[in-house]
Amino acid sequence: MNNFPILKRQVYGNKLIYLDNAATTQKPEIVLQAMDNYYRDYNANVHRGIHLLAEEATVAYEKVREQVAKFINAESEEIIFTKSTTESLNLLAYSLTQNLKKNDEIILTVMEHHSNLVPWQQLAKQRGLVIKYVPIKTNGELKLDTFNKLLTKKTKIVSLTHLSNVLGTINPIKEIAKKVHSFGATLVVDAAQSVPFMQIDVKELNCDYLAFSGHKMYGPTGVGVLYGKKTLLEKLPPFLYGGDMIEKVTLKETTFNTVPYKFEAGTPNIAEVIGLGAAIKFLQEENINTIKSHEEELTKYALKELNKINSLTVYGPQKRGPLISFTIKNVHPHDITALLDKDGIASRAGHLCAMPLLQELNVDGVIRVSFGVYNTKEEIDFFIKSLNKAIKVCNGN
Ligand code: C6P
Repeated sequence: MNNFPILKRQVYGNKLIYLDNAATTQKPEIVLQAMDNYYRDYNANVHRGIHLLAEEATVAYEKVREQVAKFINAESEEIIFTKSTTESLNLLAYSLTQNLKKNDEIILTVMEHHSNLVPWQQLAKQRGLVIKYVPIKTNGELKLDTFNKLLTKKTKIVSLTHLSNVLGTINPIKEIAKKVHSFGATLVVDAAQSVPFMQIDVKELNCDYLAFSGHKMYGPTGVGVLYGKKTLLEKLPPFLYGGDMIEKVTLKETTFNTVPYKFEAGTPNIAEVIGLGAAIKFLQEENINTIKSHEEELTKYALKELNKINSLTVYGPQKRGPLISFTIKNVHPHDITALLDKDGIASRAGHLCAMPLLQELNVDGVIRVSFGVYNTKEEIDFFIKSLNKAIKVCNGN
């Protein structure tokens, strides 16, 4: 794919094969240009000035809100710009727990990324809340029968990932939403890995909140999204305080702006939001369903090839998102990724910010390859060759 300038570069004299898309994706020309144009042509703060540049910047920024809303089938007022998935989830952990009582319960799963676990854990400690975790089956899917038993009238919040960044498991959000709502609880979805891969329709999923990051969907770092149902956002207390999120301030008290502005304190990451708009345009032009089929095919092919290697264990279910985590018997994951790197292949190794899940899997670290719109079968063939070579080196052959 030649609209990603970085893919032309060499790594140790080899063509770059970028298989670390779950960590962050590369950026197409259209995203780079959109951000460059903003700084070159109409750099100004948003929502404040009444000069032409400020007006142009505000229009561009707000247009992206509409784009994001359409992209996930929400309303514009339901889209809050944050820094990242992590910030969106911190916002929710803080604001949603403000009105909870001691011993109220939050349900998470053992497959959560630290950013959907640590914030809840910290707030639970501060407010005397109880966290319960949904376990997984040996194939990496959630034990939904246990989840049904954990759900009670004490459950106030259920927060889980849509697509696990380690196992690739795609959780059945629509089905979970029905159960969660039947107990009057709130459903939060971490969609960091699913938004770049599959069509997301928040109305169909019927989640209450959904969080994702721009940089995993071919957009820039430094911009994230928090979707929330408007009626719920209106009641939710703000997380950050300062300029732009206020209606009126006196020396004694402050009233807050309407949603979504109530949640966007201070100067936002304007260039990054504009870059996110270009990334959505890119995804729409490529067609998210075509991207999904392409990545599914690559994943299926890579799984088939990886399963031919005797000393290798793959984690997660057969039907999965576009990523594969695995270990090699008696070989440290970092040694493999370091050797792959020498062949120009970017992969990731370690705990992948999901330590509790790795403890469940009984491993200290895994090697992960994750696919994007620009990857090809030829790249996977090269990766498998390089991996076999690396295993031989690690085994002293
Ligand atoms: N996972 C990975 O290599 P941020 O860093 O805020 O953009 O995204 C956090 C996050 C939240 N949830 C899930 C499911 C994720 O995968 C991530 C980011 C990267 O797996 C970086 S650790």
